[in-house]
Amino acid sequence: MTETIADIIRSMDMEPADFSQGNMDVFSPIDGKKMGSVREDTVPDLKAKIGASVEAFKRWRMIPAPRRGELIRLLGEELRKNKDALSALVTAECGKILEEGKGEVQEMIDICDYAVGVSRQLYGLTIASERPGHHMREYYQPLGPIGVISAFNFPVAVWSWNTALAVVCGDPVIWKPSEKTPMTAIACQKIFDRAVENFGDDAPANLSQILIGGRDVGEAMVDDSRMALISATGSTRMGRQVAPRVAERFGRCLLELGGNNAIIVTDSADIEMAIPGIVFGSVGTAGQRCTSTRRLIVHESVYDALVPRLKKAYEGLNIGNPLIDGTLVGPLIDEASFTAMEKALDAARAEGGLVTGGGRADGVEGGYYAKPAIAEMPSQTPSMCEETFAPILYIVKYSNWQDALDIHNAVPQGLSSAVITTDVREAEHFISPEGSDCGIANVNIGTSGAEIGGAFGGEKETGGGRESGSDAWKVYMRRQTSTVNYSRELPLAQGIKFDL
Ligand code: UN1
Repeated sequence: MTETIADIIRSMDMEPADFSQGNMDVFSPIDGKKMGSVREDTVPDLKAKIGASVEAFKRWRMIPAPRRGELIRLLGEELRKNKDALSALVTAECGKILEEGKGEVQEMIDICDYAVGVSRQLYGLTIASERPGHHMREYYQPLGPIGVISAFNFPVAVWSWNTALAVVCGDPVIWKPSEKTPMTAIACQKIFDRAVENFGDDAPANLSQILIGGRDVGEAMVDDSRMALISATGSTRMGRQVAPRVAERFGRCLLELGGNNAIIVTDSADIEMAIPGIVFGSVGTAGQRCTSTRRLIVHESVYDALVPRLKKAYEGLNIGNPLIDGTLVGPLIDEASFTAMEKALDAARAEGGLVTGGGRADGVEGGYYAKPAIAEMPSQTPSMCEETFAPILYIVKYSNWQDALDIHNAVPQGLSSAVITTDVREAEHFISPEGSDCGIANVNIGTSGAEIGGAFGGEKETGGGRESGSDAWKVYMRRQTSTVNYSRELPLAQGIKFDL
């Protein structure tokens, strides 16, 4: 472990030794150096953790929800105290720039605040009964142990979106972080444990647990019918494996899978405003957000005003160590990502695309630092319909609004989308039933950087799940319809007479 990492860990009042005594080594994408080593869980470890989670559920579900919210308020406080250090650890482990690391921890704090409010708003319905002297109501009850599977690119926020809501809904959580980012998960677990300590006795042990390991433990968790909900974030390929396994046992799934997000830039667009939105969306987090802007559909009349400016902005990007102030693009997570990017750019060239950028960035050693690429394409080609988790921005021209919408929707994924326009008809059409088919459809902002207050997720191969804000809490609860007879008769519904 380098001294920088040890210092970050110590500044959270944690012991570097707790992050360096396992059998699984963790390497930083920044310089390829070993950051620490963590202990891998086995399938028997997992089984024991699920058993403990079931026990925790029995107690936690009976604690009043606003009291459960207090635990999440305390978690939010701990996160505030540790924001800078946790952000630095996120940056060191996944390579996003420090500013984005801070943004990610801020999302954790925001979801805690939100969930505290939700803990006093777990509401059901009252429904008119057809029978005299009867009340019909709908309740939301705690669901059970929740399994969270998260990806390397948002190593901590995705856990918090799920955990903050699950905990106020009365559910314990078992979290399997990406194998590439287990150290931030251990730090989050310790932060959660502190909130539990400050909370007092009515929090059961093992309300939140982590599961470190690879595919075997992940699959065993997915297959275990004691896990009421599996909330999985990652590639569409991963979702295709998880969803049928959970369905097989009639479990519940919340899927947050691949995106292939586009921005349509229309002839009336404010180009000055479009540029930062497009550049942040496409090169932010080195193109490794599920919401990253991957496709740009540009009206032919503004193409020449926009595309050279984008290329110029790309040339000026500061690529390098993400811990250093002023860096805008950090490394890709690993060699495989870099190879996938190069392969995708070769495919774009073979399809007639003109590629600017790509390849290793000059003067940065140790990690896989790629030059973000722009690929000007003759039309929407097959390789554009795939999600490559790297900073590639494909650009196509359009001349007719309906064509732009058709191109926009003609990919298998459906996460995020945006239109940049000053024409109110186009803007409103984009968010109409025949407009964008994505879970997120923005006007005059980019595709990434969603706030936690809205429901987050997408359609088609993105998996259909919604997490974080709005009424996403309902996924973590089971719905129960209850009819109570307060009369002295027993009338049957549907007017049925059943004389004994
Ligand atoms: C992800 O990449 O998995 O909207 C999540 C955004 C962030 C979340 C991204 N709030 O870009």
